Amino acid sequence: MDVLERIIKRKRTEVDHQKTVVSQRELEQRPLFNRQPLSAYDALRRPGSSGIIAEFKRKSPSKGIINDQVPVAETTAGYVRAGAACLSVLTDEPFFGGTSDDLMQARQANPSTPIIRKDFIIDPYQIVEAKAIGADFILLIAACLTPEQVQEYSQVAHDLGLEVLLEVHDEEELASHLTETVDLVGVNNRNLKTFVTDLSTSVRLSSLIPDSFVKISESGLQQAESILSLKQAGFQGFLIGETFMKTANPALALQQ
Ligand code: IGP
Repeated sequence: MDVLERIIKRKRTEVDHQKTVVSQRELEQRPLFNRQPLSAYDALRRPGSSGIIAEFKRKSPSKGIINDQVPVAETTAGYVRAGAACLSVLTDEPFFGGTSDDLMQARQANPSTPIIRKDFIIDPYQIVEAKAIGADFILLIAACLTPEQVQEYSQVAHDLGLEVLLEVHDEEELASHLTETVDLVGVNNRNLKTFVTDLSTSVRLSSLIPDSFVKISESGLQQAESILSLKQAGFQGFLIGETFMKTANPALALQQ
């Protein structure tokens, strides 16, 4: 079994359990459930936007512990002060060390910045939960879902006022899973089987993604020059985690 399969298997158990702890009805009664979400699409398209989606990630299956010292509220607020256009907060605990509480803290500290719930969504319950913890947009990973699920889950998200980022890794996933119902398309430069990142994946796939979507390049971004060349290749968003998180002061790393 590869890592993605292990993550999904564990997630199924976790979500089934969570549903018995907190019902969907209860989620819908949370105060944040009625909040008006912000648009990541607009934030990334705004003239002068840095395009940077700065990620809060404590650990990962490929790197182990990246940083378990820095607090989520201060770090994400620092990212925003340093110019991040959007925030990404991991909420998967077993593999990434994130929690729903992290996202709620990031929300409270950053009322005007769009936040993505970074998790492995395999059930509509998690989308209702995303709204209830204060997320503005969600991630749908093509490698984890059927094309029909992408359509269905996008609809659920839109009905709640949340935007959808569809993540793809290659031409096949793009051809099979891309639908007009998603708002943003992310190309993950990390091969999920080998964990190797290769920015040429983004460049290769860019021209296959219509300009009506906001295009985001994800993972393995370390240099300002890479962002410049990805901009030239048509990307408006740049999802960066490790480069910031591996330092003692992630926000300072973004500023530089
Ligand atoms: C960030 P990096 O290499 O800058 O830390 O990557 C982000 O792209 C990565 O965390 C990510 C991810 C995901 C994590 C991309 N897609 C799906 C968990 C699930």
